[in-house]
Amino acid sequence: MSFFKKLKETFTKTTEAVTKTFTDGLSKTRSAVVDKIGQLIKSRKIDDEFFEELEEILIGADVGVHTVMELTERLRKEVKEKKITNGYELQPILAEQLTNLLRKDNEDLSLQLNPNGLSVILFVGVNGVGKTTTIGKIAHKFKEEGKKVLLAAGDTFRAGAIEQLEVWGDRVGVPVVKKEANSDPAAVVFDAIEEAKKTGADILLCDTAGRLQNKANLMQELNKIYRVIEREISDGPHEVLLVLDATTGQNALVQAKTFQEVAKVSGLVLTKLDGTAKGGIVVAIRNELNIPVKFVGLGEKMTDLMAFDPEKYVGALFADFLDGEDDQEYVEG
Ligand SMILES: Nc1nc2c(ncn2[C@@H]2O[C@H](COP(=O)(O)OP(=O)(O)OP(=O)(O)O)[C@@H](O)[C@H]2O)c(=O)[nH]1
Ligand SMILES: [Mg+2]
Repeated sequence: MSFFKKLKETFTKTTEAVTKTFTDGLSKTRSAVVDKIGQLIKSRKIDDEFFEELEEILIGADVGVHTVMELTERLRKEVKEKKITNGYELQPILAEQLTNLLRKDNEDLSLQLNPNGLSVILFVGVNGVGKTTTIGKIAHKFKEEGKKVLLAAGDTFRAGAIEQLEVWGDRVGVPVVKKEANSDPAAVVFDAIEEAKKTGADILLCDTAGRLQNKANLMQELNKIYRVIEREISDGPHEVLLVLDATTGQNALVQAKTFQEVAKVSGLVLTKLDGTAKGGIVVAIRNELNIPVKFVGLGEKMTDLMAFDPEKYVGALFADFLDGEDDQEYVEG
């Protein structure tokens, strides 16, 4: 069975809402990148120039030079081994190799939660990347699953940050623990843990300030919050999610490296994929950092956050090709 058929099957099994969020959310990337690849395939046979153009398209989509080279090397090998001359035969192989780059062996992309009690998730990242919005969206997800959720307004620094989290709390219907502006974020988190224990909450989501004025300060502040959680909850925090804005491209990679130096990041959330034609950044991030992407943000609505799934991501990118799969029997190897 060709990889496209497999992808299509995965897609058919998914609910329509999930498929639609992925395909709509990635529409800018689809029309910028995948359309270009489609044109390239139509216009020339596979030779060195074909690969050069393909590399250019992928680098333009923020896949990252290093990752692109790795990818095209794999493709060249497949082309040679399978004696492929027609670009149409290469499409499913490209999709398959992209999926392989996105999924490391046996990697668990789900959130690591405490199965019998409170789970604490800490959100970190520079300002404006979408931490607070992501907290609102994840709160909604857990609420839908019937979990008891609590939010901690740990961004006491930015004006309006506490109120913004409260708006999300109201929207989703979950309580928010807060203190007055400029108070110690670690103290807010401490209060929130107390409250979570008292009320028997399942999930506590902690917001933090996005400032990154200097590394020493950031480290100090995050460490203090981390230590409070560690002290008050055994095994906590269960996840430290670094939120990155996909529209910032390669800069997101730099931020991730900085945060990895100061915090024990356990997973990534890549937001605003809907706002960029360079959605290839997911591939670069996944391939160049040793942290799993756990969620992707595909819009501003409460429901626009998806658990990251390599097959769904690649399937959404190549959705138009999958549609034509039925009458392209020649892609079968
Ligand atoms: N299109 C789109 N917009 C998003 C997404 N996630 C967040 N945003 C928007 O990005 C902007 C910033 O989001 P916030 O959640 O306030 O970001 P933050 O990291 O908490 O920012 P600070 O509190 O200033 O550190 C808001 O306008 C959000 O609506 C997404 O997945 N897609
Ligand atoms: Mg915020």
